[in-house]
Amino acid sequence: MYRKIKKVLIANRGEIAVRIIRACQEMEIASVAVYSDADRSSPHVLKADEAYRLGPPPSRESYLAMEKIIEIATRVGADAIHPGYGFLSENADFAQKVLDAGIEFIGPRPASIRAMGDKTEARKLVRSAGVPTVPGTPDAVDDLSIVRQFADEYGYPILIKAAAGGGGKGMRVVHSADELSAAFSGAQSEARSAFGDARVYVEKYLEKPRHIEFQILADKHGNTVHLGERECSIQRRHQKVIEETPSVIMDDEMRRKMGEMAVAAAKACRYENAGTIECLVDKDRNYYFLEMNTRLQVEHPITEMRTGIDLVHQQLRIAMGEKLPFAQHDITFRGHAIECRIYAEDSLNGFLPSTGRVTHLKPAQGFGIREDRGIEQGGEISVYYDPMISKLVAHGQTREEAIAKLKRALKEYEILGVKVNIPFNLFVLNHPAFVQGDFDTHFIAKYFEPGALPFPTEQEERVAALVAAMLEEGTIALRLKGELAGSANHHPASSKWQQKRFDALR
Ligand code: MV4
Repeated sequence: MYRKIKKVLIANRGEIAVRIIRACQEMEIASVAVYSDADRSSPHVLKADEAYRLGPPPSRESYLAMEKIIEIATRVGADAIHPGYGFLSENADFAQKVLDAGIEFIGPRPASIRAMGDKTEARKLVRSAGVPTVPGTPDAVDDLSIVRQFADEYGYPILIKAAAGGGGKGMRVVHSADELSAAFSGAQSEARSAFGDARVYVEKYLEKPRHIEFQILADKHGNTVHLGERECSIQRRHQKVIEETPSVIMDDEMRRKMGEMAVAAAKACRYENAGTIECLVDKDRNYYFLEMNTRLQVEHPITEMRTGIDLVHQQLRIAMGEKLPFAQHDITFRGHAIECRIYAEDSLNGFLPSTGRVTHLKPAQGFGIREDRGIEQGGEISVYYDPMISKLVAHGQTREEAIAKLKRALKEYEILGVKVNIPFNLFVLNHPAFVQGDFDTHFIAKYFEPGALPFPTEQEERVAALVAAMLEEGTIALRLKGELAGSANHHPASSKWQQKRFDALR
């Protein structure tokens, strides 16, 4: 079963591509980047051993172009493809095409992706393994009377969900019988346009849940372990903002029970590689399986910091057919890790993406701080992709220490050219309810209003815009907090860099 991987193609961009390339370098595996025209001088292209153009910036012509990606992998002799997250990472057809080309897919088998991608199928599968799920209809429903029957039996509120769904699309909360009909057809048509599949099913709606997920690892020999939980309740419109581990509501006993449940859920679909079991937990600490994410997740670093286990190394070893080098009892947890996402967005104006050139970038450093980023000073935040600039991770001995370190790092972070959500992150980290651990998935909807942020005056905005423009032009160098922070001329356009980029374009 052992199959050495000597070269990996990374079918992704940004920070996760860089993260995976670094793991390849550490394991002396050659790395192959692919890129769109918008990314031709991005860090993932510069860092990889080889880089190949996919096409124009739109994802469907670049990072979603399955055939192009597989053709490049075949041509350059890649033994494996790592899909990262997003894009093709949970596309069972892509995973199958990769295998059909004789290339290893670094992730689960296509059948597992498919089983977990259908939400009613996934629920049935894990239920049969004894995993608790929220009360709901076992199958998709196309008849309003069955929905009404369910609501009459379990009471309102209920939640209509897309069977092909996930991520909150095609979801409708129904509070009373008179809303039912409109919500049902609304969910169906939203599901049809989002997934090309109008099927919906129904669950009892949990009103104030926490979102807690478990990281699992499974090898090809039937060994499956969990790496503890991540508390992901702090999110805005299904976009996570802050993640931490451990969750303040967890204790060793609950972690052991939920961990066993997560392992059972993974085993139910004969899961392989890294995956995440998403759960809802109510105020009485009852927990329910929600869905499985069959990929490496954005927030995986907090688990790495608390367990000391490099998840991408493990993914690569599993793909090579190696056995997990640890059993459940070998996995230990140390301290507290917390991550926030730095997005190029305007928190004061409806969180609109803020595009443009990053004219100045001096990220935070120091003991207990890790930053995963896929853009450098001089790089461009475009309209084509997710506006995440960076993931800032703090690890400390206690929750208080980790929060203090993350706050310090956010205040130290210097970035100009685009608006970023640093003040918004600080708002959450300073909020008394967050500090006390007293929150659920509605935290931001409940507490946040733009007035809560220390918004700049019109004059400050004008000065900032002027400074950014002068930096870009190279007419000034910026001094911040008394330190020379580097001028706009300090673009990474060294001759070595130019050469590498030239190679990449050939
Ligand atoms: C729920 C729920 C309450 N009750 N299911 C949101 C996306 C998808 N993963 C499932 N989601 C939810 N399912 C029942 N039966 C509340 C949510 C939910 C949510 C879940 C996790 C994190 C943030 C959320 C925000 C709103 C709703």
